[in-house]
Amino acid sequence: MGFEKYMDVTPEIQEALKENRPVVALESTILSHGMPYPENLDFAARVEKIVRAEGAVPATCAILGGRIKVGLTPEELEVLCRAENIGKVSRRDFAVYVAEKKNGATTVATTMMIAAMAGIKVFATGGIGGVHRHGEVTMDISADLQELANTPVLVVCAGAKQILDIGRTLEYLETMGVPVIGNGTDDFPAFYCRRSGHKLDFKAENEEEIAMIAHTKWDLGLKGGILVGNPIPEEYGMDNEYMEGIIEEALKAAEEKGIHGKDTTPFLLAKVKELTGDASFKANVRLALNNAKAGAKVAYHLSKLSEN
Ligand code: PSU
Ligand code: MN
Repeated sequence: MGFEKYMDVTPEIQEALKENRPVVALESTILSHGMPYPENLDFAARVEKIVRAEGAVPATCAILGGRIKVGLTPEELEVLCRAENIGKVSRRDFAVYVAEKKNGATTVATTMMIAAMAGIKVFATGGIGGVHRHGEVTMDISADLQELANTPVLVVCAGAKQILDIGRTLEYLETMGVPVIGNGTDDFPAFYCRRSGHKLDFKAENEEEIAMIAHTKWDLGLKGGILVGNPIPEEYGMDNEYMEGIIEEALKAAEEKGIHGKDTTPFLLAKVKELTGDASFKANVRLALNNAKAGAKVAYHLSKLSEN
């Protein structure tokens, strides 16, 4: 394969993987394109700490100077969080960023790619990309969904934001054969809100059950990933109707400004933040921390299962 020569895995992560200890991949687009500086730096430290508190090793991924990074130093995190000259790297951008020695933050799709290359099975994030509203016309469907179909990594998320067409996102995942499992819920969460109203076929009681399903899927030789919907903790969840109004407004602003393509998601995220102020940002931090914790638990149970 030969990708190793492009890749730097920190010694701590290398060792944990060799000893089959739990490791949780984390993405960097959420830092550079999803949160303001310096709050994102504080968040980056907290999310890594939560993973460690659960006995797992955090592996934040990015592309820096064309090197595929698995695990970042505090200095590298600072570069990403300052987000000066940091591109947003999805699958189609990957080779360009490596070849041209650029700096890029990785989306869910590329973080899954890197995790799979490094041998990491679990990845925790905030929200995934999906089918955008009117996606049936614009064909704006995040590459995250294709990656879930093809790459063997389990992704813990708080669902998808209502900026997307959640119903079509779930339809697409079904067509692509991606298992979507609710962690203690049978309703696919809607990021800031605990429920989207879209029912899931599978509700798992806990992270151990989720790990067992993932282990079995890969043991069966089935390709692709697994998506876990982990609702935002009750006390931080926001009101559905309120958020729906905010999102309508953000979508209208995007249309007026003619925003499209890869700028759509960051634009909408920034607009929602502007319209809701601190409340949505706080919720964003809380749900991402909650996902990191759940991811670490899944990684722990998966490492136990693969021992036997
Ligand atoms: N949704 C969020 N927060 C995010 C993203 C999506 O609520 O930070 C980021 C993730 O990195 C995701 C990417 O993989 O946006 C999807 O972008 P696109 O729709 O251009 O594929
Ligand atoms: Mn898109």
